[in-house]
Amino acid sequence: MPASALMNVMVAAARKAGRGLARDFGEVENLQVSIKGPANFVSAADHRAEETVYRELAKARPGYGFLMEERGEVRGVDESHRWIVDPLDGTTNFLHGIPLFAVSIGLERDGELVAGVVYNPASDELFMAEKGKGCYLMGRGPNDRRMRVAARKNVSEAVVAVGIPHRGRPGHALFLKEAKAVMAEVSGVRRTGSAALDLAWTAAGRFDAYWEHDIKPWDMAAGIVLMREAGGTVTDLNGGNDMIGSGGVLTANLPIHKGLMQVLKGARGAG
Ligand code: LIP
Repeated sequence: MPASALMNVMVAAARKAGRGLARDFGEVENLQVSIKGPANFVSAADHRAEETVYRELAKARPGYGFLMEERGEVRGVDESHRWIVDPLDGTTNFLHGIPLFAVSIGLERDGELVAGVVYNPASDELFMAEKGKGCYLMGRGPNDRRMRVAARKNVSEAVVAVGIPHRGRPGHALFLKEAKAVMAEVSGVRRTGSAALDLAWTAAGRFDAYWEHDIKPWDMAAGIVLMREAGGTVTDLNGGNDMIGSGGVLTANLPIHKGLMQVLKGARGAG
């Protein structure tokens, strides 16, 4: 990817927080067998990662605002820029020693998402995109790889990722209806437990589509930029542009997006 100063800043912050998370993840794997379990340790790891991202980004771009999972909204003197950050997306996976979690950093300029980095420290895969510059994967190999969404056009061939509402949250009945309808039409359904990785993997063509209700701005901000720059379509679950406000996302290439939107709307309509 043509390196820009902005990307360098975002990548450095994600990698630095990721190094800490990778160390802590090793510890979490050991703690699985303890009676107390790793819950407190994991929330401390989450806070440490957020602190690192906050410090690095604030140092590199003083004045930008923040929207972060733990800190919430931090207004900056520069009103046109805002970082949207999840320092540890996929917390439940992390807690259970499942290596599917990510640092997610998005940047909004004048209300528009313009850059995103999603980094999985466990696999050392870093997905990055800047508006108008394409989407790239920096993996273990020496070269960046340009990412594009999968080219499959038929819903029947699609492998589709989804998020399932946690116990105690609303939306289970709706999820079951939608999942039933989607499973009847597609080739397979997957649940990774990290919205940021679902979006990144869809951008990389591993999944053909992803949908979820009720996720937070920091779960999706970076991934939305990845998807758009990989040639994908991203909308809310009514086909509009209010992903951040509504918490709902459906993303895929255009034909699969169209097909799945119909299936999902049909499922909601069917009593
Ligand atoms: C998680 C999301 C996931 C969703 C979970 C949770 P967290 O974020 O990435 O897709 O299904 O409910 O919101 O809490 O791990 O940062």
